[in-house]
Amino acid sequence: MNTISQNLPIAAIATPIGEGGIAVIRVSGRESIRKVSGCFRGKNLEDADTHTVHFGRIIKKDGRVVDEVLAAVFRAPKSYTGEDTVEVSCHGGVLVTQAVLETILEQGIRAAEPGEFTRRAFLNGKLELSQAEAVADLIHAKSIKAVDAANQQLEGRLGEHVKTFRQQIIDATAMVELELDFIEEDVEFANKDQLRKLLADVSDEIDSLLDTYETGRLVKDGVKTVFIGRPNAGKSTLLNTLVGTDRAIVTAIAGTTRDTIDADWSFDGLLFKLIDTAGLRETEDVIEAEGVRRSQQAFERADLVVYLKDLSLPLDAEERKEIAGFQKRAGNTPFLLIGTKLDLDRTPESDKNREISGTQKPVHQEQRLHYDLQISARKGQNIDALKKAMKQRALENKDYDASSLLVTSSRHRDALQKARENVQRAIAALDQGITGDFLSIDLRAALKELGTITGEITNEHVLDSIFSRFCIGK
Ligand SMILES: Nc1nc2c(ncn2[C@@H]2O[C@H](COP(=O)(O)OP(=O)(O)OP(=O)(O)O)[C@@H](O)[C@H]2O)c(=O)[nH]1
Ligand SMILES: [Mg+2]
Repeated sequence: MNTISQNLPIAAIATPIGEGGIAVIRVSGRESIRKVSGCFRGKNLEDADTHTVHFGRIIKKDGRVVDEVLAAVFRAPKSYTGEDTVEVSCHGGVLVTQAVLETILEQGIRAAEPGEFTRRAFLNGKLELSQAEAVADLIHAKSIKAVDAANQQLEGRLGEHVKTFRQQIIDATAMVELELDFIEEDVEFANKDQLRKLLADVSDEIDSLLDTYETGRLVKDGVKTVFIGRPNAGKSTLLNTLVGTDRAIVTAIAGTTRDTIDADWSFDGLLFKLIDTAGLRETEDVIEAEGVRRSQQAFERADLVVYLKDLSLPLDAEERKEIAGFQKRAGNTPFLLIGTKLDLDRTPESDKNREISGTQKPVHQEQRLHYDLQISARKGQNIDALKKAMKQRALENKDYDASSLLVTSSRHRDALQKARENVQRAIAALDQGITGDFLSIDLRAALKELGTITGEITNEHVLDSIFSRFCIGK
C-alpha cells in the first residue's frame, strides 16, 4: 500500500503536437490503469506489473480500432507524479494522437491543465517546489548553460542549501525560545555570542547564494546586448557577422537601421539577445528620430553595452563626449568600446582636418580613446576575440562552471533577500538587547521565507502562477 493519496485521473498529450514518429499520451491518477484498460485491447493492464510496457490497440466503444500503441504502466508511488500512471505511445500524427486522447478521455478521465502532472508530483512529495520550477526552466532553456543551471536545481541543490539555512535558523530559534520558556526564572540559556555567530554565518551564506543571482539571471534569460554608435559605424554588419545571416539590412547609407532589431545568438553555451539599433544622431526625420529614441531605450535595459566607433573616421569632440556620457550612464552595466573597420586606413585626410581645425593638438586623438578591441567585421579580424570579450565582460569574469549552483529565479531571490533581512533584524535586536520574543518573530519570519522556496510553505496562488508556465502534458 502506498501512502500517496491519488487524485482523479487526468490525461494529456505529453509530446509536441505535430507529425512525428510517436506521440505520448500520459494518464495519471486514481484508477487510471483500470480506466485505460477499458479502451485497450491486449494484455489486461490491471494485471501488469509496474514499469512494464505492453503492445495493444486503442479501441472505441463500438470496437473500432483507433491506433496500435504501446502502453507503459507505472504503479504508485514509483511514477513521475507518484500516482498510478499509464503512458500510451501511439503513432505521431496530429489527428491520430487527438483521437487516442479522446478515446481515453471517454473512459471518464479529465483533460489535464498545464503543468498538472508536475503539480501533482510536487503535492505528492516527489519534487520540491524549486525542483518543479527547474523542470520548467529545463524545458524552456535556450542555451547549454541554462540547461546546466536548471539541472543543478533539478538535482535539488538549491533545496539542500535552503534546508541547511532553515536548520541553522531552527537551531537559533530553539535557543531563543528555550530561554523564553524560563524567563520568569531569569535564566539565560542562549549564549548570546554563539547565537550571534550562528545568525551572522547564516546571513553570510544567504548573501553568497544571492550573489549568484546576477549570473543566474543572465544564464537563464540570456544577455541583452545592445550595439550602439553613430550611423554607419558597422553595427548591423557586426550583428549579421555574429548570427551568421543577413538579419539586418546593411548599406553604405548612414541611417539605414530605423527600428531596433533583435537576434538570438549563442556563444560557448551562453545566450546573447543581440539588439541592433538605429545610429545615434540628431535628425529631422521623424521615423529616424523615433529609432534613435528606441536605441536609447534599448541602452537603458541592456546587460551589456557595445559601443562601435568607425576607426576610419576622425573622432570629433562631440562623439568623444557622447562615448564618455554612455560609459558614465552605463554605471555597473558592462561596457565594451570597439573600434570598427580596422581593415580600412585611417585616412590622412581626416587627420589633416583635425589639424586644420586648430582647436585640438595634432595628435591622433583616437589613440587617447581606450578601445577594448579593434575589429573588422568585413575581414573577420578579431571577431573571435570580441566573442570572448563579450562573454567575459557579460559575466564579469565570474568564476562558475556547469556544476555551479546559481539562483536563477526572481521568486527565489526575493525570498532569500527577505529571509536575510529578517535574520539581520534578529542580529540587530540581539545587539540591542531586545527581548527574545521579538527575536523569535524575526527568525520565524525568515524560516517562512525560506520555506516558500522549497514549497514547505506555499499557497494556491503561488502554485497557480508557477505551474501556468508549464505546457499541458508536463
Ligand atoms: N571596410 C569595412 N566596411 C564595413 C565594415 N563593417 C561595416 N562596413 C560598411 O559600413 C557601412 C555601414 O555598415 P552598417 O553595418 O550598415 O552600419 P550601421 O552602424 O548599422 O549603420 P546605421 O544602421 O545607419 O546606423 C556598410 O557599407 C558596410 O558594408 C568593416 O569591418 N570594414
Ligand atoms: Mg544598421
